[in-house]
This record gives sequence, structure tokens and C-alpha cells, in this order.
Amino acid sequence: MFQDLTEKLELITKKLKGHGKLSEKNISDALKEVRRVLLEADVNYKVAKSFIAAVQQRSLGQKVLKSITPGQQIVKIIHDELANIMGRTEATLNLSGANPVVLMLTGLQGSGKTTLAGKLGLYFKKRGHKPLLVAADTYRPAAIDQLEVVGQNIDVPVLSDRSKSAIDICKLSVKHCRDHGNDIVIFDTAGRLHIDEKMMNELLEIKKKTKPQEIFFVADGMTGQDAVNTAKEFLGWLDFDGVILTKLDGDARGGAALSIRMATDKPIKFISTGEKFDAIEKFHPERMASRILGMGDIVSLVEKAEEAVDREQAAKLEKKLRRQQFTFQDFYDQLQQIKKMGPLDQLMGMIPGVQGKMLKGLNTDDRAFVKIEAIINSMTRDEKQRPQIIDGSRRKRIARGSGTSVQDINQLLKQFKMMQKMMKNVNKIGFKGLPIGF
Ligand SMILES: Nc1nc2c(ncn2[C@@H]2O[C@H](COP(=O)(O)OP(=O)(O)O)[C@@H](O)[C@H]2O)c(=O)[nH]1
Ligand SMILES: [Mg+2]
Repeated sequence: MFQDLTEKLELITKKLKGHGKLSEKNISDALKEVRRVLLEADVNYKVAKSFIAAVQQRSLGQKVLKSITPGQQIVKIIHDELANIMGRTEATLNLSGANPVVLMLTGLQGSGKTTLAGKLGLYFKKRGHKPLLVAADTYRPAAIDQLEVVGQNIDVPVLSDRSKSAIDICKLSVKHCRDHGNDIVIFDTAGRLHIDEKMMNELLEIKKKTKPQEIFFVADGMTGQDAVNTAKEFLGWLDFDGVILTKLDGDARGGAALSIRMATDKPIKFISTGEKFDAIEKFHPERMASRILGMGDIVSLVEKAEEAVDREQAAKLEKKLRRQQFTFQDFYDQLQQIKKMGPLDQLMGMIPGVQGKMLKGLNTDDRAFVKIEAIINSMTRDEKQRPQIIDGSRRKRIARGSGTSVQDINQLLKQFKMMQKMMKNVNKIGFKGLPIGF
């Protein structure tokens, strides 16, 4: 997420922290650089300007300059002000007092609405709700098919009717929910490549007729300023309640995430970081500021682990670790759990102290997992339990069986030994039921 922006900011903050003393000139030079970096990330210039002014004002106080660690204090101020421009406190969701709760997704075509309907559906299902998805993009038959496939994937019902208008199907869905016990209904509305009046009027009509608790503007996080401009236009027509940023994985530059709150005065409520249905998180400005500055986000990491980890299995593993019986089978099971948490490079980025540039050369590709899995699968039961018996000829056999090389096997055995050692240490300080390495 925002790798380029993070790397550049890390350089600047490192320099700041390196100074024993800071002069006003040091600070204004650094802030000029920060401003340039923000603009390069496609942050709105007014947002960048007011951000720099706020940091400057707080940094130049005598207290900061005369403190023992002025550099660190300024980095803290940058962090706080970054969180400020993104909204400071976590936005709440309005889920009470309605039966069903109506959530409406709006935005341009391709911004990620249909995929998001699935992500939100799964998100609420996991939390004990009974969501219903509504195919309100009635112009392209393929759009209805797409949502139906999404529904099948996450095992959440989809309401569609190819003979009805978007407004009618939305109205109908509210009654459908009451009849079928669905407590949350999510409208997947039509998008256009550009805003047009007809589309806006249709959305307005749906709003009037169904009175949604939350209308979300779904913004493609990769698009920077464009997303902000579109958001403002939608706001003028529709007065939405919150923003959801998608596609913050990959090459997103950060401009949309950092500007959209100030530009619309509406909170960002969720972010999405991938195409899979579990790639959704509630938005926390403070945590996001930490991630952008390369400080990691341990809280989100632990939450992800808690969601993915099978408690019973974790307890079993803990017992084994206490008896120091960690085997390749356990290693394999742990890999499965880590895989459930999401792409490796995203997880690594949440660990404090792991800097953007460290991730660059590293093979955090999920293909590395596949190789390890293949190797473990080619071991006999006995070998998995007692890796010390894996001698030269066994290594050759495993390499052949898994389509890898003896070198790969050697490397994995070495890693496994290291992990066993690490596990002993973890054992000493107390195992908290988290997957290996975290
Ligand atoms: N990388 C990435 N791709 C996404 C994300 N959300 C959606 N997409 C992709 O963006 C494309 C458009 O998504 P779709 O849900 O059909 O957008 P819609 O036109 O607004 O309904 C699809 O190829 C999705 O797989 C995301 O968070 N990350
Ligand atoms: Mg769609």
C-alpha cells in the first residue's frame, strides 16, 4: 500500500530523527520535501498546504525545538496531522433503528462496487448478520450475472429481476428482507464512465424511496485527484454519508486516501486492499497514518490474525510448542493460517520496523508458499514428524516428488530448524496463539 509515498516519507523522517538538534531551517526544508512528496502522490494541493501549515505551526514551538528528541517529536506531529486530514477518529456505521438496514453503493463504473457488495456481504455475515445483495445495475445483463456469481461465492443471497427497473427492485428488496429475515440489504447500483444526469436522478430516486442508512461513495483508490473530483460531484447530487476506498493494494499512490476526507467532509468508512472477498477493513485514520509513515500497524495485524486463526488449532499448537514437538505438519498447518490472513507483502507492511524498501527484494510472492507446500506434501508422515531423518537420499526423493531441487529442500530444512529455535524462544516469553513469526 502506498509503497512509493512511504519510501519517500521514510527517507525524510529518518533524516529528521537523525539530527540531535533542529533549527527552524532544518524543519522548513524537511517540510518542503514532505509537501513535494505529497503532491507527487497526487494529494490535492489545498490539502497538502493546510497539512504543512499545521505541522509547521506545531513544530516551531520552543517546546519541540528544545526537547531532547526534536526530530522524533516532529515525526509524531506529522503522524498526528496525517491522521487529522484523514478524519482523526474512526467513523461509525449507522446500523441501528432500521429493519432492514439499507446500504447503498454508488460510484463510477469500475470503481469496485460489485466486488465490494460481496466484501461487505461477507463482512456482515461473519459478524452474525443476514445480508441480502440487490442487483440494481440493470442496464447491463452481465452486471446482474456478476453479482449473482459474487453471491454464490460468499454464500449470501442475491435479489435480481431482469424485468424490473433499478428503483423497483430496490423498493421490492426492503419488503423481501422483512419476509425472509434479512437484516442488512446492500444495493449494487449502476455506474457510468462519467457522471450523467439520468444516472444521478435514478440514484436520487432510489435514495428517496428507500431512505438508506448509509450511502457510500465508492472510490478507486488508484486514481488520486480524479477520485476526489468525482466524489465532489456525487456529493453535490446525492449527499452521500461516507466513502469507501478500493484498490489500495498495488500501485495506489495515496492521493485519494489523503485528500478525499477534506475535500468532501465525509468520513472514509472502509478500505479495500485486494480482489478477494475478505480484503476489507474498517478505516482507522491513525493506523493508516502509521502505515503511510512506515511505522507499521500492529493492531490491524493482530485483528487479522484473530479472524483467520482457528482457536482450537492454536491451542493444540501451543501445547505442542510447550513440549517442543513442533513438526513439519504443524509448519504446514501454520502456513495455511497465514495464507488466510492475506497476501504476505501486505502483512509484512503492517509490522513496525519493516520498511518499504525492505519488502522490495524480498520474495513475498505467494508462489513461495506453493513451493513449500509441495515439498512438505512430498514428505512421508515419518519425515514430517522427525525431520532429522531426512538424509541425502531422502532429500533427492522429496525434490523429485515435489518438482523442486535438493537445494530447495536444504533451504527449507534450514529455515525449519531456525523456526524450531525461534519457537523455543517464543515458548520462553509465552506463546499468544498467533501464527508463526508474528
Ligand atoms: N486490485 C484490486 N482490484 C479490485 C478491488 N476491488 C475491485 N477490483 C477489481 O476492479 C474491477 C472492477 O470491479 P467491479 O466490482 O466490477 O466494479 P464496478 O463496476 O464498480 O461494479 C474488477 O476487475 C475487480 O476485480 C481491489 O480492492 N483491489
Ligand atoms: Mg458493477
